[in-house]
Amino acid sequence: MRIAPVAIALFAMSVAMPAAGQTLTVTHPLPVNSHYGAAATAFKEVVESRTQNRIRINIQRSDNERENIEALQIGTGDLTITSTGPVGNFVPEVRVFDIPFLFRDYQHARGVLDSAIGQEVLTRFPARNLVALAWIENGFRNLTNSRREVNNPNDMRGLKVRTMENQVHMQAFRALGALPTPMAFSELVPALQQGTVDGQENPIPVIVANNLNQVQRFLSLTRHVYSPALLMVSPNVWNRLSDADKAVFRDAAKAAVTANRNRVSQDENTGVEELRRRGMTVRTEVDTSAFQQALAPAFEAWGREFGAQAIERIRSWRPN
Ligand code: EAX
Repeated sequence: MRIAPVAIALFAMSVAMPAAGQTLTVTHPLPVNSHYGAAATAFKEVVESRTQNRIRINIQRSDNERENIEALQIGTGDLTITSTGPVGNFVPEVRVFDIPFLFRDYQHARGVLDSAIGQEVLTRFPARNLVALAWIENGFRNLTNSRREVNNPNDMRGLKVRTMENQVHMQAFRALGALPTPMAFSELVPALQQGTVDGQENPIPVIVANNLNQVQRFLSLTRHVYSPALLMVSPNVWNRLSDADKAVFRDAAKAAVTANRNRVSQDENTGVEELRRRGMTVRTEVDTSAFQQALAPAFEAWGREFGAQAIERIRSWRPN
């Protein structure tokens, strides 16, 4: 009889708070020395210092983004950093941000995602058994391939291009006359090595961090689509955190956003030169207006799917 209240109190504590010494793992698909690594490290530093190491963060590379997301839903994974590549298959409201040539530049993309437009989409995750802490970023994507210099859409004809498992991107590459081949990031390098695909597209930070220059000769600065990313946590973890720890996670996510964006900006400044130095042939002047014209039928389809007004609200966003 006497120990009962103690037992109940201990049980309540164990449900409400992580036990002492709890370690949570953040997965992400890139090397430590990357814009995702920077985000994960900043997140870890804030969580560990603010909880005096009561919650420790372990960072683990795991390069199948879809599987990382599924692990959060099932509860076998704790946290993950992922591009929006496969996310629209889980949370369809995210797809509008995957439209090509939607954002003018980094300031525009970051501004929209930080505004009510982007924040509203984050509230859609819990209904899909996921919790999104913050928008981070992957960067503007550029085309690489092993066959030829690509300057305009005509050069894309018949090119087999690996895309992410993303309906919007696949639709775009079909409209451009390429043959989109969706696959997980984990399959990308083997597919390029074996010639299953001729090309792929990724932001400069990813091409540099993953040494894609070793398997691709030509780089065209198409900047055809901005690639947002997310820091997500499993509801299984989130729902057990105290309100104070949730606040720590939110602050840690802010630190992750800053570290991530700074690193993307830095990689954008130095990456192209670095890739030239590693031997890539880089085409900096690409006829992007021809790409946009070639996408006209796809833009019409997205207007019907996502609402022309919703798209225009994103396009016309301006910094205050
Ligand atoms: O999130 O799959 C991709 O091409 C992504 O850009 C990469 O995994 C980083």
